[in-house]
Amino acid sequence: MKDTSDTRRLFRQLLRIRLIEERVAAIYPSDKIKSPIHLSIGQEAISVAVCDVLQPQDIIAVSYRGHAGYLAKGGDLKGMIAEMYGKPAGCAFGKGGSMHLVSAEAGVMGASAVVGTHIPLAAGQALAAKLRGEDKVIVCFFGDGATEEGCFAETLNFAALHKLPLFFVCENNGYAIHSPLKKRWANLDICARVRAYGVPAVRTETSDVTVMRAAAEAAVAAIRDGEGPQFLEAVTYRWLEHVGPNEDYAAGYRSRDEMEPWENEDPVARLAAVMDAAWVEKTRAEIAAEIDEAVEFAEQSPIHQQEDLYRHVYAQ
Ligand SMILES: Cc1ncc(C[n+]2csc(CCOP(=O)(O)OP(=O)(O)O)c2C)c(N)n1
Ligand SMILES: [Mg+2]
Repeated sequence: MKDTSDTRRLFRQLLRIRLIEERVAAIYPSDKIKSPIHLSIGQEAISVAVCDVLQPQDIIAVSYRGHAGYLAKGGDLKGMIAEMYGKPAGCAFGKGGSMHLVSAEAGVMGASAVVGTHIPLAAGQALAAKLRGEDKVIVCFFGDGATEEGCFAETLNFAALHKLPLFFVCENNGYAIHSPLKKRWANLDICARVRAYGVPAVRTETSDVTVMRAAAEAAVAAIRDGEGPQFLEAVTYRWLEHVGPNEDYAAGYRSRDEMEPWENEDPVARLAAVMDAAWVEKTRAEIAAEIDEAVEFAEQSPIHQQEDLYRHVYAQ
């Protein structure tokens, strides 16, 4: 990897997401954040790589672990932090919290906490785009656990049959909460399962953002050429606990040794090492100032009024 305009753009995104999530983790014990948080620290490169090859009109669907996707696609930071604070200035009016980020402007579909449910919804967006003849790619990010939901299999078949412009991106961190993949499947080959439905599937086993970007670029180009859905299994590692701001290597279901190779290959640190040091420091300071401003915005933002509580219960 070298210091080029491409790697600077990717690095800036990676660093920004990392610093934002680290700040969220630091604020969390204060109880100012009113929702559970599922951090993507260690997994950010997947969202950064994929969103880097998208166009503004493209749409992404994220899960409850959606900070990285929301930010990489251009979701507003102030709206994200205010959402976590439960303030009406939040991107979901402060009524959804961290698990329900949404941005119609940036093309981020409303997220769900129910595992896998956004996969058929993403297919619905892809079908709509196809029927309307729009040049739009829909990306759906989900975990390895979500591939165990029936709707994942149903969606693969439907998307393959109708050649939908849908990019399935599985962030395979090896765990569904505390259950490792090997205790859940006799056949660990997710791509083989996917190919059985007629969907081309590629697997990456690196945290190198440039390798994942190349895989995403090829898949998105195939979709734009009308070849139908594509699948990427990006093997990754969740550095912190499933939900919350802490490490959980003492919990007994995994060891810190397992994480070390990923920490050693951390794309943020690896890219920082090849970049111009003064530029890295300037970028870091710019991002820190942006985060300070967003946190201040969320803190100063007014709370809900009583009459707001029954709004958004039914469509208006
Ligand atoms: C339908 C459903 N079943 C179970 C849960 C509880 N649950 C929340 S997250 C999760 C694990 C999902 O793992 P994975 O898809 O690999 O995503 P990761 O959290 O690892 O990013 C489970 C079982 C849920 N929210 N919804
Ligand atoms: Mg997982």
